[in-house]
Amino acid sequence: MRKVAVITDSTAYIPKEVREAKHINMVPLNVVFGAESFQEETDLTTDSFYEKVRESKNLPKTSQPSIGIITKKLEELSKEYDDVIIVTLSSGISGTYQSAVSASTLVDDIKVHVFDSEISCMVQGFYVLEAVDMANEGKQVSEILQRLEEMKKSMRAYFMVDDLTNLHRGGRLNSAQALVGSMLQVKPLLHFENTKIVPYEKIRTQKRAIKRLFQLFEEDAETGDKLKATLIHANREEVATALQQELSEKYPNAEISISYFGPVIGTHLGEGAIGLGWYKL
Ligand code: MYR
Repeated sequence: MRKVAVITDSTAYIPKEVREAKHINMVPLNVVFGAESFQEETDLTTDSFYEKVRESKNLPKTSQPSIGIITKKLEELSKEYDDVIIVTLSSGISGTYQSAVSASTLVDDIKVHVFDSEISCMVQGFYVLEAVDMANEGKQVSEILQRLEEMKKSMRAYFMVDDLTNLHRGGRLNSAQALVGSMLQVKPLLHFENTKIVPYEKIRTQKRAIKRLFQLFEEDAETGDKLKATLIHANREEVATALQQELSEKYPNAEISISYFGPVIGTHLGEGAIGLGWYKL
């Protein structure tokens, strides 16, 4: 029987204790404040990141893990495993997927399967958790990859930001310039289409955007199907908890967790962003 390992990048924001308990390997992305560079989830916590952003005059920058770091991890794993699945954030917003593909060509003793989650944060984490649980149960790599593709069919995620400036400046909002200009004053609901971030609907206030987010969730929750969902927040735990309670009371068929936008994604979304992602079990 072939042994399967799982690697994710840090933007899945799977808490350290869960990674350790389940044997999830993680390669960090970087956040750079001026001359200082940090690996998120390793030497920069989410709380200290948001504090640093408030203190800093300039916005930080982000970068993907180096091919070298991924190759080193693969070499380490090749001593114990036959296959490895690398689950990355969306290839349309980061070079991480491409770095993983390049690293995979540099190691011989382990078969590497790179899976583009086409999303990020705990929604990406859902794929990672499913893959590692299956691997820990002794499932083979083809079965795991098939399940991940199956999950993709019902995976949905929408998010909103307090201010579109960071996303726009970082070049991660895939939209015509004029449209972005006209949107800077509103709170559009955003989502991913073909691996890239695009506006889903133009909405004027955060209250209405949340209402719309709930409606979209309800389309799936009202069918009574079992759902796994996550409310993601950028330093707005109280807001996320209140929304989670409201949805959980209304839809007991949905298991809803709370998760966070950590430093790298927080750099592009800014403090105050809220997202909701889910899939059918
Ligand atoms: C890099 O420098 O390679 C990382 C770039 C990350 C861009 C992040 C853009 C925002 C993603 C929002 C994800 C929302 C998931 C629900």
